[in-house]
Amino acid sequence: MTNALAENKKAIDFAAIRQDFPILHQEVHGQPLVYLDNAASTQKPNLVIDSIKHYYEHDHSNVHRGAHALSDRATAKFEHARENVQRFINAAKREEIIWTRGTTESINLVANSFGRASLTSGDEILVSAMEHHSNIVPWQMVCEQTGATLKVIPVNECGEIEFDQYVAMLNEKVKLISIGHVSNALGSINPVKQMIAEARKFDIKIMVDGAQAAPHFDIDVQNLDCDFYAFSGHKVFGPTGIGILYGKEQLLESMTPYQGGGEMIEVVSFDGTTYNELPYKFEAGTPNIAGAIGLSAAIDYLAQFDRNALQAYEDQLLAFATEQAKSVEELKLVGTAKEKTGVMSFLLQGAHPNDVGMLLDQQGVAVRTGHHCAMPIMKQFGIPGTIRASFAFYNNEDDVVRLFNALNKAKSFLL
Ligand code: 7TS
Repeated sequence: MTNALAENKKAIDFAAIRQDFPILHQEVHGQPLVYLDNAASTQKPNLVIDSIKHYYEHDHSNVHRGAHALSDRATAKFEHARENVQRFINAAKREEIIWTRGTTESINLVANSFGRASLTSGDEILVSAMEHHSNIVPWQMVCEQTGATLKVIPVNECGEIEFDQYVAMLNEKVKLISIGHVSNALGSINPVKQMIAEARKFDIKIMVDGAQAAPHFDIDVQNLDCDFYAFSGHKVFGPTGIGILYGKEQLLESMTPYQGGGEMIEVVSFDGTTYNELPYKFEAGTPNIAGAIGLSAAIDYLAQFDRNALQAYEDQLLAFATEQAKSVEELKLVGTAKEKTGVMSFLLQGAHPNDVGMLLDQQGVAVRTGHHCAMPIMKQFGIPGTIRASFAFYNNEDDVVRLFNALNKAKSFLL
């Protein structure tokens, strides 16, 4: 064990943390599970599982409309969850927190509500070359609808934003930039704060896709000064089907909703309808109440720990894995940015990633293989995909050792 890893372990009991996650304690194909697919979705602590069970056993009803105790209780928990998210990302107001199904829906909301209304032919939207498809396709769709043009911020061979080229792309035509905080395919941490500071020199709105950042470090939307921020509950140890769109109040006020229905209205008549106030005007229909409560419990779970210490531990684990990678001659790392977190993407030269993934699975090691919904960056690197091991704070050195033992065995079959 590295010294740094041992020291950090004294402060937080990482073995006890593992006990909080029941799913980790099982065998897969006759081997103890090693779960290294955290970038796809993280596992849930008992606190989250119990909060959802408790809600359905005691408090469930529809929110904001009941004239009875259960509905009042459900509403109180649902709105408390919103305030918990507000604190989690340090938003100035609860009205700035919109519930969505996840990052994908949050980006689509901005593309449809903000993009469609404010973009026109000749305007430009910027995304980087390493974005997840959900931060590419909604912008392509809005460009088709408005005549705006999507431009791509270049990324170097290590997986880092070409900052000077980014700055050179900024001008009055650029109306919106949408940038991943952390790349899911490569693990690169993008310099979003500096990018936002540059964008502020022009009247450009900035959206940050925080799907892979919120699981690893504290987010402070006021400090970043972003206009929009999105993340998914299921990647921060909460449930699936729930996510967040943060938006600056003034901007959200100026936008019209793109989904109509119950909850988002004030008065409906056939002569015309008026919309509800923030945040409800963007929340048409019955929301995912249990999901919001579960996400709030995940935030409470994380609040027990010094998140800097959790991140330091994860970084040491990633460094340990990256060091081990040097011992496998055929292993080629994909994504070697100086600032990285949570992800080791690699190839085993001479073997297809899918075959490697299958052989790892047979040994109880769960990774993801393929293009990771980031086909453009794979194309730039001239590869069909990678093998991706992605870490959370409940992983440990044994998991890394098991990964490399399994890899060496896979190698003996395939090469
Ligand atoms: N943005 C990034 C950077 C992501 O990593 C993902 C999901 C999304 C957006 C979409 O999130 P969703 O919760 O709305 O689906 N990334 C992955 C992944 O890397 N493997 O599976 C899903």
